[in-house]
Amino acid sequence: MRIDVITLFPEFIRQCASVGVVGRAQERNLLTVESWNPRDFATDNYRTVDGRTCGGGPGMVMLIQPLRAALAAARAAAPSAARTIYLSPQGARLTQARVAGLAREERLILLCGRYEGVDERLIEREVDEELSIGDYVLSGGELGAAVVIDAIGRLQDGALNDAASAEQDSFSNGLLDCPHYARPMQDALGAVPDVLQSGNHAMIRRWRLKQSLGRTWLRRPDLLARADLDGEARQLLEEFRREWLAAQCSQRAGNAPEP
Ligand code: 4FV
Repeated sequence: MRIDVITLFPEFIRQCASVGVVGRAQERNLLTVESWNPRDFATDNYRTVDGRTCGGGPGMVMLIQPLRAALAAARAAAPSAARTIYLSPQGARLTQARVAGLAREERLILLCGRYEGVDERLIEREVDEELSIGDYVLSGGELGAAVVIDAIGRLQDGALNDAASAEQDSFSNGLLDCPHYARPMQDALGAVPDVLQSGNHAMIRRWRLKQSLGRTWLRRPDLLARADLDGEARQLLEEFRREWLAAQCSQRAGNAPEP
C-alpha cells in the first residue's frame, strides 16, 4: 500500500511513519509513506501557501494553487489511482470499521490542512472523503494523518508479528478490549486472575469476552447498542451485569471490602 501526504510539515509525517509497527511495515515493503510540501509548489517569490479568508474575519486559508500542484505531483508519483482524504473536524468520525476499509485500498492521499483550513473549492474538486479523528480543533491535519497511517499500517498483512492480535483488537468486534496482564502472576498490585493461569483456553476465551462485554456496557453503552451479540455474548453480558450490580449493592451495604 502507498500513502502520500500533502503537508507543510513533511518531517513530522516522515518521523511518525518511521517508528514502531508502521516503520517496520515500511522496512518490510508492506507500506510506503511519502510526503509532499505545498510550499515547494508555490509559484511566487515568497512561496506563499496561505491567504486572508474571504469576507474578512480572523485567520488564514490554504491557497488552491500550491495544493493542486502538490496533489498532481503526488498522483503522478505512482501509476495506480489514489483515494484522496482531507482530515478535518467537518469529516465523518474515523472508526475501526472505516480503517479496515481504507487498509484494503492500494493508494491513499492524505491532505493536511493548517490555519483555518483549505479553500473550499479545492475540497469540492480534489477530495473524495473528509475524515475527523475527533470533535476538537487541532492546529493542523498532520496528527489526523498520522492516526490514519498508524491505524492502516498495522493492518497491512505481515505488519503485526502476530496477525491474530489485530483480530482481537478493540472495536474489531465492535466491543472494547478485555483487560490484559503479564508476569509476575503475584504482585503488590494484586494477582493475575486465576482463569488466565488455568490453561483452559475455552474458559479464558469466555472470560475475555465477558470482560469486553462488561466494559463496553459500563464505559461505551453506545457501542453495545450497535454490537450484534450472539446468544453466548448476551448470556455472558447478563452474567456480568448481575455480578456487577450485586457487587455494587454489597459495596453500598458496606459489608464488602473496598475493591
Ligand atoms: C482535525 C480533526 C482538525 C482544523 C483546522 C486543522 C484542524 C486546521 N483534523 N480531525 N479534529 N484539523 O482539528 O482531523 O487547519
